[in-house]
This record gives sequence, C-alpha cells and structure tokens, in this order.
Amino acid sequence: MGIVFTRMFSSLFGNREARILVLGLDNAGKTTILYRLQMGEVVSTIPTIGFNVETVQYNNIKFQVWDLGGQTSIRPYWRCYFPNTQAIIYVVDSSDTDRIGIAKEEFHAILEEDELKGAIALIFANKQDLPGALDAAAVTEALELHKLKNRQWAIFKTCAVKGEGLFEGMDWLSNTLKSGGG
Ligand code: G3D
Ligand code: MG
Repeated sequence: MGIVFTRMFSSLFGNREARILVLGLDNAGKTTILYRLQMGEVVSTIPTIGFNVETVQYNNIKFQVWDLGGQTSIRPYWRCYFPNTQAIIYVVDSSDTDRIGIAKEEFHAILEEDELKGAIALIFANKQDLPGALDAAAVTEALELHKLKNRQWAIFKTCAVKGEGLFEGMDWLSNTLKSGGG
C-alpha cells in the first residue's frame, strides 16, 4: 500500500515545505495509520516539554502525529508544529462513545488556531470493526462537523488495523490539495 500513497503525494507541493498533522485522542488509531501508510520511516521524538511526536518525512512533506487531550500545560508547544500545515487528519475511535464529546471539543479548539485556518480536514471514523462503533453520519453529528465554516472537510469510515478506508480518505486529501485546498 505504501507505493500507492507515495505516488499520490509525490510532486503535490513542488518544492514547498508542507506539513500534514495526524491528530486525535490517545488510542484513536493514529500511530497504526501512520505505519499503514508506509510512506517512510517513523521517527519518534519527545520534545523538551514531554509530549511524544511521531514524524514521517516524505520528500518535502512531513506527517506529524501527537495525542490531543490530557495535560493543558504542554499545549502552547503544539504551536511549533503548526506553520505550513496544509491538512489535518483527525482520527476518532468511533467505538469510544464516552470520549467522543472530548474528541469534538479538542477538534474544534485546534481548528481555532490561526495558523491552521487554511488547513483542510480529513476525518477518519476509525475502528468500524468494533461493536457499537458509530457510523460516519453519527460521528459527523457527534463532532458537529456541519458547524465548520470556511473549511474543506470530508469524513471516511476506516478500520486502520485492516487498512480499510485509508486509501479513499488519502485520495480525497491529495485531490483536494491538488485543486488548491489547504
Ligand atoms: P494512537 O496512536 O491514536 O494512540 P494506536 O492509537 O494507533 O496506538 O492504536 C491504539 C489501539 O487501537 C491499538 O491496540 C491498535 O491496534 C488499535 N486499533 C487501531 N485501529 C484500530 C481499528 O480500526 N480497529 C480495532 N479493532 N483496533 C484498532 P493495542 O491493543 O495495540 O493497544
Ligand atoms: Mg500513538
């Protein structure tokens, strides 16, 4: 599958530096997705302040992953990762209905950031294989996606462990970026 994704993203940004953030609560499936994309070697670093950031560099595009939620004191440090962000991939555990409200709040809060105003948003309603998982319409509702203004977004059902749905989402992402979004 890696070849497919690397082909999709090659020459997307020319020589421009680009960033794609993969965000969501812990346990949503972000790291699994990063490995599934197989776009390069995953490098894990812990910046001074102590949150874990995973990075895959593909040509001039950086995919960067960290967990939202938790400690509020580290949040200002997230901003170091915002410049040149063309897209946010927001990963939700669709079966974690207890925390979907928190997932919504975190998502809307991060989208308020000035430097992320122009970023497009791809939402993965992950863990569709688990019993009780909300479908895409229910996740759309729970995340209040229809409240998003001036932002291109799309939601896809995924099962990251099986690799299902990822291609469709990444296809939307690369096409939307190609046509000038982000
Ligand atoms: P995170 O990086 O967002 O914190 P991870 O999440 O990618 O580490 O995934 C957390 C756990 O959820 C992992 O299980 C992982 O295998 C599992 N997971 C990820 N995607 C799916 C999915 O689509 N379906 C199911 N059933 N599980 C998934 P472990 O047991 O390794 O902690
Ligand atoms: Mg992780």
